[in-house]
Amino acid sequence: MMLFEDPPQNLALAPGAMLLGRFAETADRALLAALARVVAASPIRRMNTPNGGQMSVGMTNCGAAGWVSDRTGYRYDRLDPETGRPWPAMPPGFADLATRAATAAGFAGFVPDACLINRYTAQTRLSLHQDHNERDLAAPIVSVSLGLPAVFVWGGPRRADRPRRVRLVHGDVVVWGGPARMTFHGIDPLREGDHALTGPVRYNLTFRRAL
Ligand code: MD3
Ligand code: FE
Repeated sequence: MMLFEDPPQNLALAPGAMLLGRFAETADRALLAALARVVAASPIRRMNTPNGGQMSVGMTNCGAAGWVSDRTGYRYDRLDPETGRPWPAMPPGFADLATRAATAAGFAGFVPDACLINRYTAQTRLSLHQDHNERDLAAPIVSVSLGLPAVFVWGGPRRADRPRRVRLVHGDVVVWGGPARMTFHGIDPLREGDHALTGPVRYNLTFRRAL
C-alpha cells in the first residue's frame, strides 16, 4: 500500500499554546537564505553561563535586541558582545512570518523586536527553563523549527511538573502566549541525521518582544 505524508495539522497543545504544523514550510528556503546573511554578520557562538559552564546550543540573534548569556547572567542587549555592533536587522521575511503565525494562533498585532537563533547538532540539548527576560510578558513567543526534527519537552508552570514530549519537524511553528507563556520547556538531545536543506543541523528561531 502506498503511504503518503501526514497532512499538516494545527494542534492546541494547551490554553495559549498552538502548534501550526509546517506553517513555515513554503518559506523554508527564503528563511534559510536570510538566516545565512544574519550569521555572516553575527556568527553563531556557544555562550557562557552564569555558573561557569557553556551552553551546548549555538546561538546568534537578529533584531533590535538579542538574548545574551555570560558570567554575569542572562539579558537582552542591543549590541552583539562578539562584534561590538548592533545585531543584524530582522529580515522582513522573518518578521512577516512571525506576525502571520501569531495572528493564526489568535495573537493579532504581534511585532517582534528580537529573534534568537538556536543551532543544534547531534547531542545538543536545551535543559528545562522558563523565558522571563522579556519586558512584555503579555506578548507571545513564536518558534520556528527548520532542519532536523527534535523532541520538545514541555512541562507546566512549575519546574517539577511532569513534562509532555512533542516532536517538532521542519517547518513547524509553535505560538506560546497567555497562560502558556511561562511554562517550563526544553529540547532533548538531538539525534543525528541528514536533512535535505540543513544537513546535520536543526535551527530554531524564536521571535520575542523583549524591549
Ligand atoms: C514555551 N528554544 O530559545 S522553541 C528558547 O527549540 C527555546 O530551540 C527551544 O526554548 C528550541 O528559549 C524551544 C519553543 C519555545 C520557545 C519559547 C517558549 C517554547 C516556549 C517560551 C515560553 C513557553
Ligand atoms: Fe525557551
